Amino acid sequence: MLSSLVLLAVSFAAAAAHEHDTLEQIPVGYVKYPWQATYPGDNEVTADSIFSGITTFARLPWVQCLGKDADEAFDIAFIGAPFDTGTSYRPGARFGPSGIRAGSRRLTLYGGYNVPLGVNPFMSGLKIVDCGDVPVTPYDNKHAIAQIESGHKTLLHRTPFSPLGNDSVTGEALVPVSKDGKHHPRLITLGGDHTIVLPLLRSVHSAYGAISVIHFDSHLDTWKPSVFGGAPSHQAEINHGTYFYWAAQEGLVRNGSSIHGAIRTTLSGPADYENDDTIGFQRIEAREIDTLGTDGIIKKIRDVVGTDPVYLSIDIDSIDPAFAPATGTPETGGWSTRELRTILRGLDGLHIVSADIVEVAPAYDTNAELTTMAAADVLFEVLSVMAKTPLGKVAKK
Ligand SMILES: [Mn+2]
Repeated sequence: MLSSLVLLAVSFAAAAAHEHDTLEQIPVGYVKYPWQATYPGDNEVTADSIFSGITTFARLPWVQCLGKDADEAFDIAFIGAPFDTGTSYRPGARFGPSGIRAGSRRLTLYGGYNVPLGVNPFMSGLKIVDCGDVPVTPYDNKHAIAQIESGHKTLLHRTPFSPLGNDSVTGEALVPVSKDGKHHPRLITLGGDHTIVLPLLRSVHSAYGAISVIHFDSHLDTWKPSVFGGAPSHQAEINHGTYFYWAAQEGLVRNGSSIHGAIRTTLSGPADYENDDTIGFQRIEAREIDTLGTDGIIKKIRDVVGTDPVYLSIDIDSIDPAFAPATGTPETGGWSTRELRTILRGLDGLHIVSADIVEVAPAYDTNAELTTMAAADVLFEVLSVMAKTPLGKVAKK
């Protein structure tokens, strides 16, 4: 009896010593299972369960992509653009990136497998990181817009971590879908008000040329500055209701293969739609969900954008304020979170080169984090679609 007790005590001590040896040094960036705690005991590393620690999108590793980790390669990166000085109604989207990250904490609690799409983006072999936020001044819009373009472009032109690979059906080597012929990583930007899409499209243009845009929003955002309240200066003419107008003037948006979804704003008059036609957008009204259903809406989008590279911009106000109240310019009569998520999954197979979600202003959210949770879940669908389809095509012979 005594000997067995001694043996037990010895084995406990050995186990404790072993545990100490293996957990003494956990490498920086160690995330074996992001939904599990790495908490090893007193005076060791910080707890890392889903409700503790420093919050990144979906508990992804934080890489200071624009700072000391400038050499670190990745395949898909989340990057915040905390800018809200282009808003016309409720400000507050500068807190969008931190709010969306908080709303995303539980995404990987069970592992992150997307059932309807049949993919786990976090386990797909791609290196997915959270790059933190682009530094953005709140005092000077012109400078802030230049900062966002510069930050995005720096990341977009970094060599991806994974090679493009081969076509899954034919086995032939894929070639990039970009205009510059290079393979680029993908970025998912956390806004910020919608003005940020002008510098984001300038960055995207540097790799892909004029690009088709899928734009979910209750508003057109192609408004001429004169319609959108006028402005006391040229700088003030560039805001979250006019950025697509300016993007079109600069030739950043492909005319005829771009489309809005969930539109339900009031207008200055029918001329706003004529202007929108000139800029080159097709439109899906929010109410068409009642007649076309999600399948019909998905078909309409796919028919317009085809298989060419596409940029995806999601205003959280495309979702009804019942589901996502915390936004800059809420409009009732929108889609449910479920409907938008279904439509996004319907983009499976498209070459989405980069994406954003904007106008999340957490100060107006409920205590239940409805809006930031909806934003995070919407991005989970976008991430899943991206993870399934490489940005390549089989070379024409
Ligand atoms: Mn909007």
